[in-house]
Amino acid sequence: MNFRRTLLAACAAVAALQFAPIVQAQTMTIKAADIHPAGYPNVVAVENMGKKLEAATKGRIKLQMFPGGVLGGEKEMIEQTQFGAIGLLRTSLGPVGTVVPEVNVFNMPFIFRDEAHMRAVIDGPIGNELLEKITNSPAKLVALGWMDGGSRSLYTKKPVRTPADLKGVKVRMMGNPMFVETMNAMGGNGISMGYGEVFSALQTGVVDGAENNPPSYFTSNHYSTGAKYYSQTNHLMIPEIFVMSKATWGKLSAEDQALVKKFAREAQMEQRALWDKSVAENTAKLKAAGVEFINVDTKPFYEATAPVRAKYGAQFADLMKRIEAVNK
Ligand code: GTR
Repeated sequence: MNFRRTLLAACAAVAALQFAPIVQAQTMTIKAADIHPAGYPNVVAVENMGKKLEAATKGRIKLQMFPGGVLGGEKEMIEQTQFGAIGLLRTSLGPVGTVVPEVNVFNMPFIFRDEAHMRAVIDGPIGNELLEKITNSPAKLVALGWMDGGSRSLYTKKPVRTPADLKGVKVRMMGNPMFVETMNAMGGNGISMGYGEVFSALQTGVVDGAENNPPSYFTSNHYSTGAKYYSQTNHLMIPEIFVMSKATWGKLSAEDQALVKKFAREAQMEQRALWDKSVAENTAKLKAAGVEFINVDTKPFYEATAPVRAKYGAQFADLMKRIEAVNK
């Protein structure tokens, strides 16, 4: 009798074990990450995408946001996304260029005429082609969509108006050799460093300046280190992207993948509206904090960076012609 009971209990335990993973597989929490703090347009747009996903799947798929670079710098977060420790990452295209070199065409200085041109390119066929290039590359990432990063300008402790003013000035650049070369060509000394290290590097004088868009310049507090001259060079207009780890993507059913794509498109559009508002608000905050916005003639900077476009652009000659031809 006892033996039968034990056997039955054992069978029940085996059955429970067999079913347990199936039950677990039905719900999934995707770890999302961003270098920016809570409330930043990109973070908000991804969080809202998560809420829509959760509602549409009746709680089967959830998204948990880790903002503020708590999971590391962008280089490290890209690596974590590649091996599946992060499910969804919003990052600048800058460091992505080191793992998918085909996207470096957008990382070149002065590749877009202005922000309207950049938006027309990323919203159109070229933008889609580049997303596909990321997805089809061996990088183990699925590119979901673009986000706006506006344009990057210089901020330094001394006013900069011409390339000559940058002589001997150490400027932090993002981790991609192209950016260091860009700064060197512009007349300064480019130093590559993660975003999280820039504040103390500015404070201690390891660098004399950096470059970014107004929302990043303000929310990072970099303006409070004495780097309060913001020279409107607009030398880089680097689109940002959000990508899913292929490991995470592969766990989703075709229907759930379609939902992710749909909400990703909406997140792209939502971020853009939030972005425009954020640029205006953060520009006003920077001015109120005593930052001096300097209008510079960008032509000498454009001309000085021609060798960088020539060096990196050779492989993208056709694509560059198509980008130029996009009318906006
Ligand atoms: C910001 C961008 C971040 C990060 C940062 C940086 O504009 O949104 O993704 O790339 O710049 O300078 O590292």
